[in-house]
Amino acid sequence: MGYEQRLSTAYVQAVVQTGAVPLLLPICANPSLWRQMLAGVDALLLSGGGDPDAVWYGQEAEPAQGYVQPARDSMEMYLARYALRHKIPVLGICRGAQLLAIAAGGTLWQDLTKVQRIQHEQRAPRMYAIHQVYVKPGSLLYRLTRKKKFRVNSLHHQAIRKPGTGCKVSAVAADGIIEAVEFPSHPFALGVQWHPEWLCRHDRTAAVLFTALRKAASEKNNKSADKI
Ligand SMILES: [Mn+2]
Repeated sequence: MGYEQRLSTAYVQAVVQTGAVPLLLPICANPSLWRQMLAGVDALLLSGGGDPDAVWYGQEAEPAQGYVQPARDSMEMYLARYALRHKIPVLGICRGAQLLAIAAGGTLWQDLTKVQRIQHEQRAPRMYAIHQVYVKPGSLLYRLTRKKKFRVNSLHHQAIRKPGTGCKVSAVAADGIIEAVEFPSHPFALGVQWHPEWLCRHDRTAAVLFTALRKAASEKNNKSADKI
């Protein structure tokens, strides 16, 4: 109780850049409010953050799991499941992508240190694209970017290990680590392991993810001023 809630303005700017109205949903412990919050938005962006507790995917926390925010886990898992079930357009970024996979019954690598063969916790400025991602042909991600590969930033020590039911891999890194997932039976549910909010001012493959979320919100609601 009494802790501060922080969100990088990079997410806000990325939504503003699309012309949509950014709204922040505060973490609270009252489940009846979560649905009402969702009723007030046209699309959902699940932001990056700390590690989701492994209990959400049926495992014990290994020593390398980071600090857990239980209230945030509870609320965001509800939001992720609800968005998937009720076809609310959703873009998951980093932790957000992992939550989408977990919501579908998937699992994570709790720590990539011994698994990765390339640098996923980049030692470079966060707006620098350190590694390549390879996009699956025919995927939503490919249709949006029109690229078989492109470079992204990488600021994660966990990653999706097993995507859940209905959750498909849409991009991997050179070492096979899953970098993006999507839900073909959903109008727009995409998760990316990188941080497009730091790239989107100058990088079209990053900006298009946010404009696509905005577009999906418009198509769902046929409104002019979408709230994300
Ligand atoms: Mn990466």
